[in-house]
Amino acid sequence: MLEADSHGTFYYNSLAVGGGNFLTDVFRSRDGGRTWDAPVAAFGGDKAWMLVDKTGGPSDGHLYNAWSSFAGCCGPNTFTRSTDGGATYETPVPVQPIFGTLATALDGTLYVGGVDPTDFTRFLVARSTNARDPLATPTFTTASFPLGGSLAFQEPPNPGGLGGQIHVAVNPCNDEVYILASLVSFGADPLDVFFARSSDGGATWSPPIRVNDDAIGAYQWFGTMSVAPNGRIDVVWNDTRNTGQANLCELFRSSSIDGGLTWSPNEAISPVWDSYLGWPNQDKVGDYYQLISDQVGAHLAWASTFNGEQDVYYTRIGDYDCNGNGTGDATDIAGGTSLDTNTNGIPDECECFASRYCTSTVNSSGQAARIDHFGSLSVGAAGLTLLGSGCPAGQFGIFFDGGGRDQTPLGDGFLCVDASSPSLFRLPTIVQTDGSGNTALAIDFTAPPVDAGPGQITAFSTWNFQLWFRDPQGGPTRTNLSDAIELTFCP
Ligand SMILES: [Ca+2]
Ligand SMILES: [Ca+2]
Ligand SMILES: [Ca+2]
Ligand SMILES: [Ca+2]
Repeated sequence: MLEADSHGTFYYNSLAVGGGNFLTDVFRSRDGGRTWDAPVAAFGGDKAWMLVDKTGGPSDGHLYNAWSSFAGCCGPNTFTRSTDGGATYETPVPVQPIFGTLATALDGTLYVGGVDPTDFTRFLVARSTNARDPLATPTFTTASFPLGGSLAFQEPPNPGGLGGQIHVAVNPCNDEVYILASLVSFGADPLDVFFARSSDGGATWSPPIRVNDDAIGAYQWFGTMSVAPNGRIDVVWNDTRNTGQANLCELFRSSSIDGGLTWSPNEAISPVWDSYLGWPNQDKVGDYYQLISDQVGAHLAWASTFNGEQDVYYTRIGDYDCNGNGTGDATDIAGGTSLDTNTNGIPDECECFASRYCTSTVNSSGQAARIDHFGSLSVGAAGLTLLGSGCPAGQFGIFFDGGGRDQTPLGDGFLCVDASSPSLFRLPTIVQTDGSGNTALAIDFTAPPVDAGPGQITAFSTWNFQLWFRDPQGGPTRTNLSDAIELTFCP
């Protein structure tokens, strides 16, 4: 599964190649997924789930991994933590629930949801208040409660697997803890989605609430839950109510804005698909979906068979909210809150972004020079400054840009901008580094490029920037360069 920390570092938790016994590796990417570090062994086991603490507090960036005691590295010790950004993982410690997810409260309190490995009618939420403390060995207090049925395993829609993972989530508005799972009902129904709420940190739990609103008889499997920053609870599942066949389902959704007391009318949001198609090596779709909610909708990663065999799909549920103001893009554009001058349905202010890339070599300052930007990427706002740092002191340099990426030797460093797409363009002002090796250049968006060609920076264009500088005490060519930054501009 894929996770990200609050600074945009990605973590990918995968079964280890040749590791056996469901051991997992975690890969890290610090450049938006373009490149990935070497795998780091992270213990692990079957049905692994991973969470990165994004609370913004002292435990921000902790990685928490849990898995099933039925198959894994370490028997009942099914929880590990990394407090160093995924460089190392601690010796696993015990946590009782299996087949569940993890969640953090705003204060870094950690919850692990799941079921008792010895009793699939006994649901568990384990709570740790010291997992956030990097000096403590995480310990858990575990509550158990019924949830309206037993965990679905080897049921007709997914005969070789689970009916879904058990999802735990914390409402960031009030610290309520929620649990949700697809269960074989204690009543007459073969499979329903059940929900329960705790208002006391997971110690006691409400009676179960049935989320699907159909008559009895259909299968609701792979129930998956997420809570939005505004407290809205989103749930999706696969549902056979409209087909009457266990293997033919549609993806359904429902939401609650009152802590799960009431749920919106259930809504089908996918075509019918066949869960019996393309089983790779077990008779199942495995093993879970992941849903991440924001103010106006949710991102869903899920498995389906629309191509006649199993694939991983991404579905956006609801509108996007690219500017994070709590209003959907379409509403922002229709109401004039956002402009859309290029009429592509994306608010213009969301179409600018920055991405650093490339590698610079150590120069005579003892550092590798770096380029950054400060201020707005809006051409109209005209408030953008390029920054250079880590350069030799008191030397002159030139910022330049071009249309593509590259990394080829130049001077004593690397040219990171593709000189052939279509050319390199020098920015008009020659800069000088100060006594600390720093320099800055305010961008004049109205100035024509120094070099001939289509070098003008305009809204919705993308340019790659780099700093070339003199380095008389450096290597043989006495010149070097920074790393690079790709900037896309908005109006
Ligand atoms: Ca049902
Ligand atoms: Ca496939
Ligand atoms: Ca918005
Ligand atoms: Ca636009």
